[in-house]
Amino acid sequence: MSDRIAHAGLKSKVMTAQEAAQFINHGDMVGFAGFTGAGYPKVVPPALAERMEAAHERGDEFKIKVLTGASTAPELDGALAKANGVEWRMPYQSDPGMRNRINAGDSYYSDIHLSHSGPMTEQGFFGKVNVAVVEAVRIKSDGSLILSSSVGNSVSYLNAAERIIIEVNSWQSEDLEGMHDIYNVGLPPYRKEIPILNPGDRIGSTGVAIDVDKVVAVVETNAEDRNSAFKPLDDDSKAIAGYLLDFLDSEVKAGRLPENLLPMQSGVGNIPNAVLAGLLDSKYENLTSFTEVIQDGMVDLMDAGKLAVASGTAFSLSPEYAARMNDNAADYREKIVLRPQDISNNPGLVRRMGLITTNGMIEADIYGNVNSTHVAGSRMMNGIGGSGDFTRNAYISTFVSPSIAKGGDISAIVPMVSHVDHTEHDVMVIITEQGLADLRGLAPRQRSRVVIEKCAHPMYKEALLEYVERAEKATPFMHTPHDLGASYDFHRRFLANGSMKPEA
Ligand code: 0RQ
Repeated sequence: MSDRIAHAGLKSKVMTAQEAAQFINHGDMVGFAGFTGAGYPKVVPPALAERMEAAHERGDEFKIKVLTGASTAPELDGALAKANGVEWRMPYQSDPGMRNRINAGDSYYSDIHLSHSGPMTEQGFFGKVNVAVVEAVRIKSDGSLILSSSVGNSVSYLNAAERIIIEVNSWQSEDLEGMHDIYNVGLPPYRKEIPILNPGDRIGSTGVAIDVDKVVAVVETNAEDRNSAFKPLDDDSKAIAGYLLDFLDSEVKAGRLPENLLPMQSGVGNIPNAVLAGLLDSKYENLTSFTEVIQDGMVDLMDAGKLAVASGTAFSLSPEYAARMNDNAADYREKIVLRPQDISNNPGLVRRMGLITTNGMIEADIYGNVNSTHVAGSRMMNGIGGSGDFTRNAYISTFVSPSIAKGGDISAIVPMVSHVDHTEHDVMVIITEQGLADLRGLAPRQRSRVVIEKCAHPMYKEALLEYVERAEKATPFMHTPHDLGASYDFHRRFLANGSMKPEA
């Protein structure tokens, strides 16, 4: 047995993953640790999936309700989806198998803001949490847990669950201890203030106190996180990053941003990564980040001495950078803070600190409404994630996307979004490889021209302008002109002919 379990009572609870999985039953609600492929339990979920498959072979039902921090990994979402063992799930997911189950109607999916998901669970909005399954770096002698590469919703699930299963993973560096900042805000009417004024402020403890009497199993593991490599930066991403960086320069010049900018939030993916790479070559120093996930580009900025501090709830690193983090966690500990996701994504703190936010989108419409989640209105891609937490209260909110998808058959700029995640009231800037639309202070009719002119692909500009002109004739009401009979012509063409192109 590893020396990572220092609590005598919990040492006696060590067992195999198969034995631990026996504590999870059909119909249970299970809160799993894990956020963007970091810090999720790695052996109990596959053992549970085996149990589900065996039950299904016998003709018995075995499905559970799944709560996580955000997306997980093939061993968790992937395995449970393959076993068709998920009745209902929340929040964000991105596993291809899970996505297929949701879109096939085999699993219900409740797409909840990440900052809301933990407190709503503790408030009892989804019913009783039967089991929490978390990953820890070690268990201290007082029974408290040092979590691993993500905090996510683990604290909420540990608080709310009737039974607790802990995976102690010796692959994770023990030097992560000290990086976490665990602060329990509590529930209304006793919810406390969150006294964070700057991204690096630490306000809580490094470990999570738990009720050891609820622990039914401890399982030892030695397994890597799902760390996936980033794609090399493509021209579109570099162009979009360039527009954003020029925009930030002009905001500094105009006196609307300080010399070291304001805390940055960036989503995951190619474009946010290109923005971070652009910052590396920029004049900016002493930057800060108040975001969800700590990515490769932020580690580079720290190593270059340009990023003073980064606050998040999880790592989302490539395998190379994850290994580097594991070897050097003690050096990064002062500059990286990992928080529960209701604090890393807290809308009150976003407004207080004045964040510059950058998130990906599926499509935006000519008036600036943004769809982050659905293809053609019905097909779920991933989920809203933290984009709503950050966007609604940002100092400057930006959305980024190539102007076309699927080789040009899809325009990311459409007359009316087929699903709305972020309304025109919250969206300040839209950027594609074509240009940047600064929508601040513009009325809807002004916005439509700027969005089409700056962001639409030349292939689609004419059709979009035609729509606007037709809409302005179709209605006597000139605030937000729409021709409702034609608003979804782009999507209708795509569904019928596989392309939004006017000639399709
Ligand atoms: O499909 O994978 O089949 O090639 O969507 O698109 O351009 O590679 O961009 O990986 O950044 O994802 C909005 C999904 C963008 C993401 C979304 C297809 C495209 C491709 C991926 P393929 P790209 P990205 C806080 C921020 C919500 C959560 C969020 C997301 C695939 O950014 O999930 O903001 N955001 N979190 O071809 C049909 C369109 C399309 C389209 C793109 N209009 N129609 N398909 N695609 N546009 C951080 C966290 O939450 C961690």
